[in-house]
Amino acid sequence: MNTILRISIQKSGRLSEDSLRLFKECGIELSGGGTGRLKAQATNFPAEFLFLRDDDIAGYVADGVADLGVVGQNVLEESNKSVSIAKLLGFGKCRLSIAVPRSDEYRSIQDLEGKSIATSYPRITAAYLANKGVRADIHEISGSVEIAPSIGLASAVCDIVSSGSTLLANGLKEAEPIFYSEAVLVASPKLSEEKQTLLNQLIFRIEAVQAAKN
Ligand code: PRT
Ligand code: ZN
Repeated sequence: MNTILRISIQKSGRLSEDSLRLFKECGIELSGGGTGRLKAQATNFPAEFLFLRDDDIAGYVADGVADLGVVGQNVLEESNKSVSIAKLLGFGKCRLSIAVPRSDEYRSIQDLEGKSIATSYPRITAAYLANKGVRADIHEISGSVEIAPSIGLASAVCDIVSSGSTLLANGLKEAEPIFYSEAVLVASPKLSEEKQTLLNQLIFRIEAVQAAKN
């Protein structure tokens, strides 16, 4: 049996370039090329790559359709899929933060009691609020979360922040970070022994690449 690892990475988005670079730096070459492809074979390592929406990666890995995946911890945590984190990858760093209109006086998370919060991360947000004993109304929306306060949809948002310039441009200020994230390599919980051996080789290479950068 020729065992190969199926690795799912983001097709096009903030993690795509760094994910491809990671495998390249590990010495893994992909056949073919071009945009729009959904699959590629590695030419010098027993692996094939699937290019997916980031939201689908954890599910494919949890179901064993893919063996490995590269995904942000924010998306992974929100998805609640059972996969194991094989390696922190050090790129795609960001945080999920509560933000409020710049003119609001914000003292603590208790200020959100009874208020409405717009977010694409309802699970992480609800867990944080519950932990703090705050009852708020969570409005799940899938995009353009930052405009919710200005159109009267919600009094606060919980969204991904990196530089903070998007919040600023929408008249918001970061009130409280609730979750820190970076890209991670995730693995299916049911890898065969052969696949686990290949994963160990891959992790060894990733660690060598990371060590060379530090
Ligand atoms: O199409 P697909 O579903 O695959 O991609 P996507 O649009 O859902 O995700 P994408 O490509 O935007 O992000 C992929 C992952 O990158 C996220 O899940 C995070 O793990 C990570 N990441 C890192 C970020 C950011 N930094 C980031 N800044 N994801 C989103 N942002 C957004 C932020 O919400 C803001 O709207 O980028 C905007 C700019 O941020 P500021 O703070 O620098 O202004
Ligand atoms: Zn997505």
